[in-house]
Amino acid sequence: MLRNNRQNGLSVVIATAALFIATPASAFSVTAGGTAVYEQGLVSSVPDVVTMDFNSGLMPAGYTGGLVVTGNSVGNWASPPGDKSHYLVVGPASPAVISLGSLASYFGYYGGSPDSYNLLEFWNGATEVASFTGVQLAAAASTSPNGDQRFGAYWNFTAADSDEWFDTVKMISTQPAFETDNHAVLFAVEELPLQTFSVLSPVPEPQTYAMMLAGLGLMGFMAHRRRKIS
Ligand SMILES: [Ca+2]
Ligand SMILES: [Ca+2]
Repeated sequence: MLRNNRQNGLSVVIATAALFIATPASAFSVTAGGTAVYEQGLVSSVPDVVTMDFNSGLMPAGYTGGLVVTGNSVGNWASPPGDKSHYLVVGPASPAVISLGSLASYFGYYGGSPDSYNLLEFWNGATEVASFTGVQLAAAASTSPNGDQRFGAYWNFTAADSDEWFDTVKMISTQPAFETDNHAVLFAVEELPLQTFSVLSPVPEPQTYAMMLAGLGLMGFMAHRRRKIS
């Protein structure tokens, strides 16, 4: 009996551990959906984001790796559908590292021709907070990761809480290519703790003094009148 009970207890511990592994605390989410802009593909529909459209044709500050290109290069890259502007392409020779410079809670991009060998990673310093394979990215946009150049979507990535905020995004592709445009970021703003505000005793404004003086003057006038009448 004792032996059986101990075995049951062990089974429960193992089951609990398995449950923990199967459902990690992380709930970093990916969804598809954006807003169309003429000849630039889709942009983020999330309010107040900062957007990088690459339309200057130059590699933006904070970006390393990848290439800013337009149009198609057969066998190398293809512009996301409807996008005639500059965009970022990542191939096996040059994964892109995007240093945001501050913690963010949201990232989005317009992508085309999703491939199974694409990989997207979110980091906070040296800690990886989330990653998505090309297969997962395609599934989020209800398509196949087969590099279909007619397919484009806007992908949205949202941290569930402050533990999942990130300051770096990595775009990796072991084969040509990972094509994206209109990167959007929502920076996380931590609320200031209340103790940073000191309570000050109210000091009257100059206007208040003027009103007080006027009031005193009026009272003096009325007292004078009362004296005169009586
Ligand atoms: Ca662009
Ligand atoms: Ca592709």
